[in-house]
Amino acid sequence: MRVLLVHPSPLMYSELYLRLEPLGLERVAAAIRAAGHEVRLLDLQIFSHTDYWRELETFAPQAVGFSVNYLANVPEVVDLAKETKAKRREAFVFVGGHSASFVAAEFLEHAEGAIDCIVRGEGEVIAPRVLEAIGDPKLDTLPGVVTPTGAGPSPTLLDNLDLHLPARDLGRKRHKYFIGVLDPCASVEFTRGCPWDCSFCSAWTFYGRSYRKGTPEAAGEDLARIREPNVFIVDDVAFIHAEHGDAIANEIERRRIRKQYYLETRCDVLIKNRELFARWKRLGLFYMFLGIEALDEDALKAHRKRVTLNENLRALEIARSLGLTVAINIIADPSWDEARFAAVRDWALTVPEVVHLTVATPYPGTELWLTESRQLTSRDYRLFDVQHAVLPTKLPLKRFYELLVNTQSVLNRKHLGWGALKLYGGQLGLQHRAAVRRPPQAGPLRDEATPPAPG
Ligand code: B12
Ligand code: SF4
Repeated sequence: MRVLLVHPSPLMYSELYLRLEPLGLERVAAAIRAAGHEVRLLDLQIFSHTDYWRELETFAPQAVGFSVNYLANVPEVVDLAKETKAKRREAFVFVGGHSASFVAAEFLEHAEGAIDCIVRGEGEVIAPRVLEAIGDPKLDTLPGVVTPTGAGPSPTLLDNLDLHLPARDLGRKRHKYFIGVLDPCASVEFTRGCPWDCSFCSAWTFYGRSYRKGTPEAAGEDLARIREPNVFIVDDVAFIHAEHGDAIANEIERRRIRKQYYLETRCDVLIKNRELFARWKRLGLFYMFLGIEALDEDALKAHRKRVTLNENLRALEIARSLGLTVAINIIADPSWDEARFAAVRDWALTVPEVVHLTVATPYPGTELWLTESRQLTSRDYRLFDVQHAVLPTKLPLKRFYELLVNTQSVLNRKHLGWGALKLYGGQLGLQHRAAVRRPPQAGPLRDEATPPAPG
């Protein structure tokens, strides 16, 4: 069967800082190809809708699969699905990915019949089975599959991460993938899942709280296949188990692989595995993102982060002593008042790290969603970009946005101006959590939620 896999367009303004290869789709592509199908991959972060329509005509796929990791992409994919069905009624349209998994029923409802099924969870095992079941009324009994008529049991997890290494050969114009100064940059996955359970995060619910590791040999093989000099390690929390990180480091040394790396991890993991991170620094670790999230114990508890403020500060000192460039994130709570913004700004100005503010957002799939969604001021998913407040703010909304924008711009100025973004993107944009920061000039999505112009 001819199968076209499509990654949607970039998130607003994210191209200023990064464009990352669609690793999940490449892994699904590898699994579908292994099942004997002819697969093509089109990344709308690079190509246009016109290219998509052309591909639809020339390749004439019998199935089209969209990847929706981000809520903001839902409207685009609904529209593309509708038009795809209008142009090619016989094509089977299916959608997978992180966010699609948590809003499956809504997604299907908005698509009004243009999407045949949503595939929840990891795609490698189930996608080939979905293709096999096209036209079979039992499609909606497959694990993770949701159709307009029914839903199968919970998704199954891939038990061997070494299977289906990303089909990077299907990518076109790979030189366009970058993150900050790591340009060009590939992505790689060493582990999947997270054993923690922070209340604002859906990583652990998506993966059923599992934590799985690929073998160091497969990691080495995958890295050796990568031509780009830079690598984004996409693991939610890198190097939780020091022995695994060391074993991969051994592979890298044995194969004489030399790259620069970006990764994200937790402060307690950095403290515990300090020597390992020092070793990776020698191997090329360049930038690191640390989720600090809050500057007081109560907020850390509310996020169920399971680290103390002291640990966070100690981790920053360790990162500095290792000579790593670090970006950190603080979650701006809708309850923040003028004094809290000022306190965060004052603290952030005293540390050398790049500090980003993101607004607490109840994402579908998180515990926060379960506890807070009744209070939501908007269900417009384009606003769920951690730069808009979708919960009621204590301050008048306009003032909250003024302080948010002003505080962030003071923090940005600490390092450099917006003009140097691309050159120093690593400083400002390397940590992906801030990469989707929507500049206020971007124009309104919804009047009452639009941040004011910067002061
Ligand atoms: C890279 C990345 C980004 C990049 C995306 C670039 C890109 N081209 O995809 C950028 C920087 C843009 C980004 C932004 C954000 N991200 Co992000 N991101 C990631 C990250 C680190 C890696 C993604 C990845 O490659 N994973 C590895 C691949 C193998 O997994 P996968 O993509 O999920 O694909 C699998 C399945 O989803 C499924 N699948 C995927 N596509 C398809 C398609 C079909 C047809 C099928 C059948 C199956 C299928 O099968 C794949 C293989 O199993 C993940 C963490 C993670 N480890 O996944 C977070 C993650 C997805 N991001 C997250 C978040 C919260 C965000 C942000 C809100 C900011 C933030 N706080 O981090 C914004 C989104 C803003 C918005 N407007 O919506 C959360 C969850 C998102 C959510 N609940 O919606 C995650 C889990 C990180 C975390 N722990 O918080 N992110
Ligand atoms: S925020 Fe990080 S540590 Fe917490 S559950 Fe998500 S991935 Fe795990």
